[in-house]
Amino acid sequence: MSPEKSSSTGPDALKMLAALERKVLWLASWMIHNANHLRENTDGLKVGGHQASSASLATIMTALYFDVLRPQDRVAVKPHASPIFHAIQYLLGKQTRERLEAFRGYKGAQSYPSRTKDSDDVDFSTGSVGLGVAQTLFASLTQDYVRAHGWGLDRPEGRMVALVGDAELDEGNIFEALLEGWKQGLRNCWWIIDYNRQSLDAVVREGLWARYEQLFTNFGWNVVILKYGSLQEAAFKEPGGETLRKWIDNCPNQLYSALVFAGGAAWRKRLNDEIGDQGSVSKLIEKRSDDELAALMNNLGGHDLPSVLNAFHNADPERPTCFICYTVKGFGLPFAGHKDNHAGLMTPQQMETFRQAMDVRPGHEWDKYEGLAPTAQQLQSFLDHVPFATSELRRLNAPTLAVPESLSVTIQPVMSTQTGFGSILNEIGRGESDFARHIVTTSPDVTVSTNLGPWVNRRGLFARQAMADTFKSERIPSTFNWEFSPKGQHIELGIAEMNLFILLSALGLSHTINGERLLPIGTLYDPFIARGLDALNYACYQDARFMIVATPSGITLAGEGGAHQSIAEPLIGLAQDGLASFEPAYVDELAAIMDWAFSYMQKDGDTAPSDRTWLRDETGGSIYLRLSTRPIDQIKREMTPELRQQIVDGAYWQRKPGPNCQVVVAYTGAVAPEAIEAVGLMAEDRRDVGLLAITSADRLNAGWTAAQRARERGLVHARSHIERLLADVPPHCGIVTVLDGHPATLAWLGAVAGHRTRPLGVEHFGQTGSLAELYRHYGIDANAIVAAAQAIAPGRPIRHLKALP
Ligand SMILES: Cc1ncc(C[n+]2csc(CCOP(=O)(O)OP(=O)(O)O)c2C)c(N)n1
Ligand SMILES: [Mg+2]
Repeated sequence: MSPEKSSSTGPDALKMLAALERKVLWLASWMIHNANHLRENTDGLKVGGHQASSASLATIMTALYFDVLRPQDRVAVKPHASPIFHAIQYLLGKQTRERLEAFRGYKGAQSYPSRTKDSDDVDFSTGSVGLGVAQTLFASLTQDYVRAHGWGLDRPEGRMVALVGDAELDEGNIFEALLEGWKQGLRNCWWIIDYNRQSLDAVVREGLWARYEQLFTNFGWNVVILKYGSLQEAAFKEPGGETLRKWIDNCPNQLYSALVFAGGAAWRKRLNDEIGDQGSVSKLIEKRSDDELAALMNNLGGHDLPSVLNAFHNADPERPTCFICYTVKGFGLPFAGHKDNHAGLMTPQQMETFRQAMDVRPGHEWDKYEGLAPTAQQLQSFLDHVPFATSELRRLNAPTLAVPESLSVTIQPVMSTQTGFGSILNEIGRGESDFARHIVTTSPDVTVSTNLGPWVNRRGLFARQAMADTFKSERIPSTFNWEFSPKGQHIELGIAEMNLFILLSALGLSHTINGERLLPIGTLYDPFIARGLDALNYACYQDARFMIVATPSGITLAGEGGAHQSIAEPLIGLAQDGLASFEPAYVDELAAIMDWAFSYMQKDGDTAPSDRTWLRDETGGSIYLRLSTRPIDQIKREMTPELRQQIVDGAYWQRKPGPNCQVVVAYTGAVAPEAIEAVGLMAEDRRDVGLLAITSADRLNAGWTAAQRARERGLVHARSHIERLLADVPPHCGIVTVLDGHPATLAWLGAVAGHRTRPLGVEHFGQTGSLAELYRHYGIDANAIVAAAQAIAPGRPIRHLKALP
């Protein structure tokens, strides 16, 4: 079903829209001026890129928000057009004057539209260029996924719209997304390119529009070029008009921009010099005043309301559409077209001239109807009927899905966490619960090698159109059933980790965008998190909810070598906001964590920290599980509620230190056997050695930080989980920490209660070798642990210690 097409915009509505366009430009400019000149600007940083960059989209955004968009449509606004967005929301009654006055300030409207920090109904955050653009594409695929599964059919389909800076199209993630969109049969997606031919630094290359046109056409998009405005189209019909058109077409971008900046007299001189002697065109030029000539030459398609409206109203929802809109950066402002205008700010004097030109009286700068031709009543009545603003609830929600009390898995005596993950999902895949139905998995061409295969065999791959597995139909035996259907629950992506994270971002916002909750799980190799890191950060910043399962990881991957061995990822897990990170060693731990995680992903509550862990668990978030392919001996034990809780909180004593404990080994993940072995090797020479299993350095660290902060604020009894665990460890005791990742991940443990600490881990690029060779080389084997213990926990020489290589 396509969104209803609005009838073409009538002359009265056009008048209102023209007035609103003027108002939007004024308010945005005033907001920026206010932020920089009027409000004390203590950081000395002036607004970068807002004034000129916003002006370039004033017409297009006026047309969209006040006429074309419907409540179900969703928009990613180019980062620097944020003032225009906030001004529009203010006119629609969804943004306060206080927040506009505090634009860029504390608790004010955000510099770049933010779903989480702004209060005025931002659909998709933007800021890091390129990501919001791709988000619209994946949001559209998500909408199709949801509807194909029979959900949300009572709601009209939305169009996913990106307002794209032309320089934004240099970002590689856009091309990755385009290819994926083509594979997945993208529809209901508009990318509106603000073709002002300027980037931050300068004017862009000539002829980019032709590259864009070919590119988008190749990927199956409809391309609509809005080059000339209606004034220009009318002038082209005059005698000599064709010559003018040719001149415009041949004019280099730099020159056009320079002339826009220089104004009417400069246009006249240049045009006269170049085509003035060509008969009738002279008349066309002469009969216009300097101002009229400038208005004509500035009247590019993207600044012409009728052309823009017409193009938008006639777009076909079944095909993704790219609008290439010619615009002028800084349109209507004194630095229009100047190549240095990105960080341009109007001087107080220029602002004063602009105020007068806009008929805004001093003291009435924030008045909604000030200086406009239609009356306040006419404007308000128009605004009251804007289709986009009619529905109160654009931000939807969905009920929480019940998660089983525990996840079942058959634990083999020797097993890796990656195998455990595959088995857990396989078990979930057997059931027909609501929970199982709402899980959606995705992977960038590593579905099989991350152990999602059994799940995919059960649940199938998703595509809007069914596609058979020819191997199956030809009866050729294969382990994996690769059948696509609209009911499938796995979205297979090409090898592009950026796409993985942006898709997870879209799937993980489905409850608020589509009113249907999904439980997205994405798998990838741990080192390649870095490949999509900005997109992961972006997804978290938007508060999308998903689980990433990163496996294999670390030098444990031995034979694969340095290009596949991750080092820094545990630190990413520790530092990334909105992402709770875990690295379990055992499969029973993994099952406990995943079970908790499925609930955590759905939480959206109170920000107050729990007084047990000092973690803000009620707010929920996304999950990162760092897993391994190393099969290790599993512990036969009962998963008591207490153990389960401690695993989720981040650590438990696998071997409690005695009262005279001299050394504790604290380990994370796949090096569990080395830690256990080291404890055994030391047993005769060091008293009461403790073994601390750390399942989440991230959560331990977060709780510790929060508890300290709470104590500084007077809550003297605040204690975090790690503080309680280390409370009884004698002060003279040393701690050796070890993980297959950067040692700084656990190094802070020494600061918790002042224990001397030696962190072991991997700091330098890995290489090929056997696991034993690499653990020895990088110093994370049992012997290295013992050597570290001997160094920090004085006592008699540990007899099993061998000289280090
Ligand atoms: C990933 C990323 N790199 C760099 C920047 C800094 N930056 C902000 S806007 C911009 C260029 C904007 O050019 P364009 O997209 O054409 O928008 P315009 O200002 O012309 O409207 C740059 C480089 C950023 N925001 N994100
Ligand atoms: Mg630009």
